[in-house]
Amino acid sequence: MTLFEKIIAREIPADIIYEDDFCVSFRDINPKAPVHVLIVPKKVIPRVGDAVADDQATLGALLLAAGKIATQLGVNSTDKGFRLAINHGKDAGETVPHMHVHLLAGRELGWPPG
Ligand code: D5M
Repeated sequence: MTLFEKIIAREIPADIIYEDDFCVSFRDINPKAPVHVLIVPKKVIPRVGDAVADDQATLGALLLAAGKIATQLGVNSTDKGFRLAINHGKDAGETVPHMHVHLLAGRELGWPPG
């Protein structure tokens, strides 16, 4: 079981803020912005680059959930705003091989990312 499967199964505690049929969202344990949550599919896809056609609904659901979560957290506006990021592999800084979307907000985010 991946770390995030254990969180989804409530075997490891996390600050869960959203759940639907496809995903669970919780606050990142090591936040890089005032708002930093992870959006994690219930179906384990190790990395986004491993996704296949059957994963289309899951992948779409993650972005729809991101919008809802951003609204819930008060950052779904153009004056505030938020960033979504997915890390695939070593150069991108991936540490948990259970694909997830980072949602970051609450401060001005530099571009390009480091
Ligand atoms: O992101 C993996 C992220 O997962 C990283 O930002 C820390 C976070 N993390 C690790 N363990 C936990 C727990 N237990 N709760 C909440 N968040 C956690 P990556 O893109 O793979 O680098």
